[in-house]
Order: sequence, then structure tokens, then C-alpha cells
Amino acid sequence: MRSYKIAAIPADGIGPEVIGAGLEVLDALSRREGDIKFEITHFDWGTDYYKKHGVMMPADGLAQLKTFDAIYFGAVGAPDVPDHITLWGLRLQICQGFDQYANVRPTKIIDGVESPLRNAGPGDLDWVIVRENSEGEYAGHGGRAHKGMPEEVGTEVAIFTRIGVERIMRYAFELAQNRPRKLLTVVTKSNAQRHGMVMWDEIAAEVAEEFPDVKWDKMLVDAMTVRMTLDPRSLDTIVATNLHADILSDLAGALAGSIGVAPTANIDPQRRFPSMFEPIHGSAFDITGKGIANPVATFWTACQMLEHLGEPASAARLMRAIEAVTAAGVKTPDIGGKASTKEVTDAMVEAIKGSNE
Ligand code: GGG
Repeated sequence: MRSYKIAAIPADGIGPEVIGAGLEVLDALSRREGDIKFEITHFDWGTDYYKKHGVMMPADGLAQLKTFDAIYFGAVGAPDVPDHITLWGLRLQICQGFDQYANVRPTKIIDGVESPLRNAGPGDLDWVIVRENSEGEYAGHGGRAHKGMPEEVGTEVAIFTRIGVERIMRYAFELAQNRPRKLLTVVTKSNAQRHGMVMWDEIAAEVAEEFPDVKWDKMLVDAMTVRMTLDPRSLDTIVATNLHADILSDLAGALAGSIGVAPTANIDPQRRFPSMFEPIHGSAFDITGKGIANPVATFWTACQMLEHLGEPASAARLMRAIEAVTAAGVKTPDIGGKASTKEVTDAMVEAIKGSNE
């Protein structure tokens, strides 16, 4: 029996609903496989915890998480606490504290999910966006001075280091090399941002020499939005800065049908620390408690978690179940269905139970 220690942090808004669904599905998968076990430990960290304790997670939170094989995360953010407090107090503290520098965001049009793009169906949009996850615009550098005065100033400094750019570029080239099309697009804004972004371009060209079998090109981020919309088939693997890829992956999710199906993995490729798996979407307070949150992104990120844990066959079984359920039309309203979170989850459990070897 292979056993994995998973830290579940559902956190805010619809996070508990989708993580609850994900854990049910992992339990069904464990029973179906027979030789994999998930030992789940629940953490009540998030905005409610903040309201009681003044912090999003305890001071020794990272030390508590360090012993786990993976972290299964819901969503962070609440309407009555500033977003920068909730985001930096939990999600970014884990990503940065565990140096999860590769944020991997697969996007494809799955069976039964309709893209808003005319004539685009399964196979026409199949990308992986690699988001640099440790520096750039999220490095936390900057400050405020002369608060409340007419001369008040605020700076938000993007930090790019050679180590940081080289390691994400190498990760993206390796990922592209392992995908059938061996195609990578490097996104920057090196016309207007003439320092760090030009360094990105230069390092991309240097790292490309190690991967002669990968075909690569460069795009400016603004032009990239047009290409993603008008020529989705021309793209495969994409690498961009923390902020650029954050924005592009929301667009990617929408083009593939809904942000509700889009997963993300925050990976420490060196495996010094646990990696963290979550849906891309946030806490969605507008639908919290209504029982209609789309759990598909949370199921899909569980596939990423299983791959990372070295269980590719189980990951593939889970992905087949997701596509079978969406293809059968068991879908939440954001992707055109009428099903509740529970109905989608029940259908997943049945699909996993009845799945072939
Ligand atoms: N599950 C993802 C999540 O909760 N995201 C909240 C958020 O605001 N993220 C900002 C970011 O990823 O930059």
C-alpha cells in the first residue's frame, strides 16, 4: 500500500465546498485502486481564522505543513478583509515559503464543455501555461510614503533574478520537450519594460540552446491575448512572469469554457518542500453556500497532485472520469449545466467505481 500525507486547506468562500468534493473523489479513487491511501489532515486556516487570531495561519504554519507530501488548497479571499492581507497571509506565504517557483496551469477544452470561441472544440485549445511563481511583480518589493498627503507615493517593484528566470525557463523548456508538439512560447513585455523583460528574452535564448528539439518563439503579452483568442491552435506550452501569466491564465480558462474547470499546481521542482494543488478560481462569495460551485478544477488539480506524487495511472483514471462526467452533461451552471456540486461529485464517484483498468 502506498500512502500519501495530504494537508487539506479549504480556506475561504467556495473553497470548503470544492475541497470537500475533491476529498470524496480521492477517497473513491483510493478504494478503486486498492493500493493507494491518502491520509488527510484538515487545517482551518483562512479568513475566519484571521478574524479570531489576527493571522491567516499560525506562526509555525509552514513548519506544520513541511512534513506533508502535498497540499490540497481551496481558495482565499473574503469581501470584508482586504485581499492583500488574505492573499499574502496564506497562499503567497506558502508558495514563497516553500519556494514553489513553478506554477503550472494546464488548459484544454474538455469533452462536454463549450468554448466561447467560434469553431473551437476539444483538441483545438490544449495549452500548459507556466507561471513564474516566486518573483516578478509578486516579490513584495515596494512601499508607500507620505500616506494621505498630496505627495503620497506608492511603488510596486518587479524583481527578476538570473537564477529565478533561468530556473523557470529551464522548467518550461523541459515541459515543452515532454509534450508531443515540443513548442514553447515565451511571453514578455520587452518593448516597454526594458530591463527585467529584456533579461527574460536573453535568458530564454541562452536556455533554448540546451533544447535544440524545442521550437520556440517570443510574444509581447498584449499581442499574446490576441493570438490566444484568434489562433489558439498555434500555441502549446507558454511561459510568462508571475503577473502576465496570472492574467493570461484567467483568459485561457475563460476561452476553454470556464475558470471553474481550470487547475493549477504550485510546484517545488527540487522537492525540498511539499507542492500545493488548487483550482485557479478564487473564493467566489457570490455563489458560496449555494451548492453550485464547479468542482472540476479541484478534481483536475488532484490529477496534477497524483502525477507529482508519482501516480500517473491514477491521475489518468481521474482525468478520464472528469471527461466522462462532463461529456455526459453532468455539469454545474457556469459551464451550461443544471447539476449541483454534489451531483457532479456523485457522478464522479460512480465513474471512478465503474472505470476499467
Ligand atoms: N485558488 C486560487 C485562489 O484562491 N486565488 C486567489 C487569488 O487572489 N490569487 C491571486 C493570484 O494568484 O495572484
